[in-house]
Amino acid sequence: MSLSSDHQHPSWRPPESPSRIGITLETYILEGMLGFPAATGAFTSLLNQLVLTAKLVTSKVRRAGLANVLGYTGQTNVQGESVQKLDEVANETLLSVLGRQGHCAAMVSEELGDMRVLSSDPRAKYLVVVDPLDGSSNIDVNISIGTIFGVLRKEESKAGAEPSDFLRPGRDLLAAGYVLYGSSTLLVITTGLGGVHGFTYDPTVGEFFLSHEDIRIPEHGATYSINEGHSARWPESVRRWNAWIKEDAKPEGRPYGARYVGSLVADAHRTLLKGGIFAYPADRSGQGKLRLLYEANPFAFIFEAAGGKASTGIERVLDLTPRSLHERVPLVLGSPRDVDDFEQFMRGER
Ligand code: P6P
Repeated sequence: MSLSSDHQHPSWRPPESPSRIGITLETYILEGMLGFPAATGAFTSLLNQLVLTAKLVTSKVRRAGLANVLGYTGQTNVQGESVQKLDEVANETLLSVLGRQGHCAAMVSEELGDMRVLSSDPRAKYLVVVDPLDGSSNIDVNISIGTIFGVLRKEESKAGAEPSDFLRPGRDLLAAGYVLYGSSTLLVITTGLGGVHGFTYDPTVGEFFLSHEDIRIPEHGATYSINEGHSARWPESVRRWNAWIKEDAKPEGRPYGARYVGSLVADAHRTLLKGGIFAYPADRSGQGKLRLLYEANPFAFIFEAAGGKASTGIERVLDLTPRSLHERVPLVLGSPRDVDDFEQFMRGER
């Protein structure tokens, strides 16, 4: 990668003619501006249900410091992780809202071991995958956390849903998005075709307003995001890439700066807007940490829709066929050039 010495790293900027900045997310969806080709009332209604869950969860997250939602429930989830009250609250909110309108046949959640049927009505056409509250270990220290979601279409012919309906490549997603509970609450969503758009929540009126229209990731960035505390477990190829990205090579735009929050939604969002690379590689055993269905796939769908890349380091994430609901994969998200560089090290070409 060669860059001129006066290279600027242009992060995302709002479009010149902000004609639609400021309209509500509901309007954006209702007027089909997400670009979904066969926008049906059911799909629009399902997206608005996801918006409602974001509003309900954000109201809880913003009060997380209060005793009644802070702290642990003493239970552990299917991943063996201690469940914080907010994890449960977010999961129950999603189950309750998505189960109400009959558009969603079933849901797979990080917080649930098995698929949860939400409607057996044959007219329930959609499946939802969610990480209700990702980064929950950061709740008690007030660091940004997030909700991640994806929407799949259920086969029309069959009534009800089975776990195997979810074991499809991420390229089949109809929509994906996340809610980042940070300095403000931001909902980013795409249907793949109509671009990636961000909506900022105004709690004084209870609405999400368009604030980031048509997010496009820069061709390359200036930061890398990886937990270097795990470097002893990385394969040699990742260690070589990690040393390379920190080399003093100004004409090539290196060293990159290190940025790592330890909350996927926060680290991925920064990478999406500013460019660069986020990596949670496999350890030497080949085991990744992040879950394919409701962490890797939704972000891979979003990054590709914004002109970025999403890889396991070896292959395109969206082409993977899941073998189980909670399968873990290595995940590399970022600017095209930065992900290409990482993959060249993984292939031993550098
Ligand atoms: P580590 C949070 O627990 C999470 O699932 C993701 O949000 C985050 O990217 C990752 O784990 C952080 O893991 O091993 O760096 O603490």
